[in-house]
Amino acid sequence: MTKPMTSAQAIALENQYGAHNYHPLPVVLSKGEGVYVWDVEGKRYYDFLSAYSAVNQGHCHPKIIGALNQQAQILNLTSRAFYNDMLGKQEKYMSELFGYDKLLPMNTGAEAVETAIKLTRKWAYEVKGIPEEKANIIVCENNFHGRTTTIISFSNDPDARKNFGPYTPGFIKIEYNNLKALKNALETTENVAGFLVEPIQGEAGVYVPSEGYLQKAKALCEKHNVLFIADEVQTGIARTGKLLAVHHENVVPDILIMGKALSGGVYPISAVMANDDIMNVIKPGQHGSTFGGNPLAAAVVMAALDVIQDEKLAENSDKLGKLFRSEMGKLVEKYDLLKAVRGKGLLNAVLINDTEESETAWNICLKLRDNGLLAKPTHGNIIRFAPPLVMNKEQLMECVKIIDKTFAEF
Ligand code: IF1
Repeated sequence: MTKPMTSAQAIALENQYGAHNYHPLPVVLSKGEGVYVWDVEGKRYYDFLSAYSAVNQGHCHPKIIGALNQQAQILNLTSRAFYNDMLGKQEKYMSELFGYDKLLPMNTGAEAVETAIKLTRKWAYEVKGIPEEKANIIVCENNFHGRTTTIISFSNDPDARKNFGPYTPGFIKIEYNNLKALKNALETTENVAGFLVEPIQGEAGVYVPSEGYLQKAKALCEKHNVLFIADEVQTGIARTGKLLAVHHENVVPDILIMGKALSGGVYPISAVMANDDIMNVIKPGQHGSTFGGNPLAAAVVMAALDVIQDEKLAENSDKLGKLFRSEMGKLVEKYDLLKAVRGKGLLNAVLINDTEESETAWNICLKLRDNGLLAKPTHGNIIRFAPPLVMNKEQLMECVKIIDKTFAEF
């Protein structure tokens, strides 16, 4: 198993021995550094997915890998049955950086969303005074919050949902980016505990809400004593040009959910943050995880967040994002194939002039791959472009050339 493998061999192995729960772009990667990844044949690509925005700090960032290596030789896992000497440091660091009293550490994004749901419900019963078993959480259509049974219960994507029932009750779906719908739901639904929302909908195709939506939604929630829960798993950690996407509108969520780039993509680390009035409803034994809050994760998180700040990655994301959208705007003018570009910071999507069911976006991604750039369609007609935030202007302009050339070939 240690001798080098061809792409075809690696794909055949996965096909035979792995569950078929993905349809990957046919490219087999074996190395990454900064904005680049290499396939097993040694071909280099620009990574324009960044593992769905987990690798914001770039592949194998030496500072993060250094922290990982150092801590890995000292102490990795104690469980939360005992204290460790790293978790408190991580909690203090993140409390100061994000401005919350407390942190609850988990591992994956879905677990953090589950944690936020449990926290919201418990707060509803014990603080707000909602009758037992009656709490409702408002969510948005076309949401993506993860893959657990409860989370897919309020998805409206048939692939994510169908035949995984029975579903968890207690969720009310409204249209995204529609304040009237939120106002109406808050006024007409009994026992609302929270409103769970993505600041930008990623899977829906990088759908950016109207300016002011988040701020007004937060104000509506406040008026009804309903928790505003922001899922920043994908939009957080400098991806959209600010440390958090809610910072664009100066919104402070009651519950903040983060994952992915918290670790720079080197380790599954997620987090839920809230102030004491909410977080303190969870008492010993009521929630947790074997791996959540382990010392290795703590070392990695602090290094990963240091990198975001030291290298001014939010500023870079903002600056390069503007450049990218303006360059893509030119291509939209140039090619009938392209309809529009949208996004914030370095989370962007190009809309293709074809149907959602078409294979055009997929075929373009295959061509982009051949031309040295890896991106993934989110629907048949939308391509997401989200490179690591450590990219520089020269590299970005080279990528624009690759994208231009690829569209020209269609
Ligand atoms: C997959 C999408 C991205 C997320 C938000 C929670 C989670 C995610 C806002 C759960 C995860 C992923 C998972 C990945 C594909 C991906 C994705 F296309 F499906 F929507 F990024 F855009 N909240 N997003 O985006 O986090 O449990 O995965 O750590 O393969 O399912 P997780």
